[in-house]
Amino acid sequence: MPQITKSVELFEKAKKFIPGGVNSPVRAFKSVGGTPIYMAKGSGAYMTDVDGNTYLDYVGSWGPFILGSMHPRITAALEYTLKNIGTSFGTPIEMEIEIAELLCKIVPSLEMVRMVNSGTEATMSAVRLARGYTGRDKIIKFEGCYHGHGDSFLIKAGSGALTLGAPDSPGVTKGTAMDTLNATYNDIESVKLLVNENKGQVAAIIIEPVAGNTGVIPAQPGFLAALRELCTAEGIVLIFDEVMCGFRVALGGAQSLYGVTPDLTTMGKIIGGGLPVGAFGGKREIMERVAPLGDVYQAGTLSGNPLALTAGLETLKILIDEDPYPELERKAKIIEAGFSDNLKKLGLNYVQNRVGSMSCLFFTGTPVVNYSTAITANVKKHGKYFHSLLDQGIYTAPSQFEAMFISAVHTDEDLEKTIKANYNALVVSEK
Ligand code: KE4
Repeated sequence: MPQITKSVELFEKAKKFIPGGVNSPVRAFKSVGGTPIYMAKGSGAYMTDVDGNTYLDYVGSWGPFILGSMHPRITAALEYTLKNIGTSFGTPIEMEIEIAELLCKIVPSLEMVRMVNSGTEATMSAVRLARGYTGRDKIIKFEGCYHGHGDSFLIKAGSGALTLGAPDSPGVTKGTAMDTLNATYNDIESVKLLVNENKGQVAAIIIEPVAGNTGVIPAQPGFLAALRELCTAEGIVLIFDEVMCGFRVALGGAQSLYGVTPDLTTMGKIIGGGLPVGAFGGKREIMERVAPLGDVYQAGTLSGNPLALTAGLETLKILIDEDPYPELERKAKIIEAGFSDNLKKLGLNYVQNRVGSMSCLFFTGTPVVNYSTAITANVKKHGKYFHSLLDQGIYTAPSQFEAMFISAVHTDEDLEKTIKANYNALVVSEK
């Protein structure tokens, strides 16, 4: 059991000045209990806390660190930008063209792209654009999916909202809530029903093509293609929210993995390389409606700033140069097989979902294919499991409804250590 005196002290102080002591709710350990750990240093697949304890990191800043933290090429590029360029100008810079061109080259659906500063800004902007482009008001999202904290999305949302047991949020007006319809993930009939009940009123369907905020839930074969067909037939903008799965499950994201092309794509996390970046893009005829070319307003003081784009560009260049995806798949398979061996040895029937290097061990024997099956998981057992892993120096998401991320710098020894720790933690979670 690591000694976390300093984290406890800092958390008490933080709660005086910051709501809940954190700048993002899911960090607060609410669903797992205990004190959030204050990290002091990140290096590769490891983080060290303020008390000097080191942890093997499977959160990776909630997805960005597919290459591990403080990658030497990324830190060197940032140092160069700091010394020779600057952190922001509020003017156009050449790097904006470089990253836009590169994203359009990598992601099948992108003909034009706008940089923003977070995934939430990307999804909010994409939905406003879809509404402006179609002249329609309603959107369809999926129960348990999380698209950031924009008002339209905080209706039956996932991630931190689900973790806190507050999938709907006060402060979202009835008018906004009325325009957000919730379908069931992997159930095309539930989507068709909403579309038919709201004929000609649905501007967009927004989906995580790999759901990563209800734990991990893969789209079942044919589901995304059926959504594509429905949107084309009904003149609905299909938005793939690839903030998490983009550049994670494949260089071209889930859309390249599944061969389904959305009208708009939202991105973030990995394309910031650990700095605040988001982006939205897609079909030229839709993107041309974005101000100042078009009339759908969207803006951002620090959008496209040199420091964030440096980290994002270097990350993308490394992903292209090194193609870590086959290795990520090999490593993720080792973890999946190791966990499943442990479950068998202990006579436990818990399910694992995985796409590439994002996965989730659900504390339920029910196959998890949507929100209602995900919430059959025993969050109390997950909490005990989480803390046992933490005591063994393994840092995973402090929520049953988040993903586990493997990076290119997790070694086979790290994986073996994790599998052993998983066995011990499963024993503890059953007590
Ligand atoms: P941000 O605004 O947090 O950068 O991105 C929002 C967002 C949008 N779309 C998807 C698919 C996302 O996963 C996210 C953010 N993901 C969560 C983790 N599940 C962020 C962690 C947090 O809220 O602290």
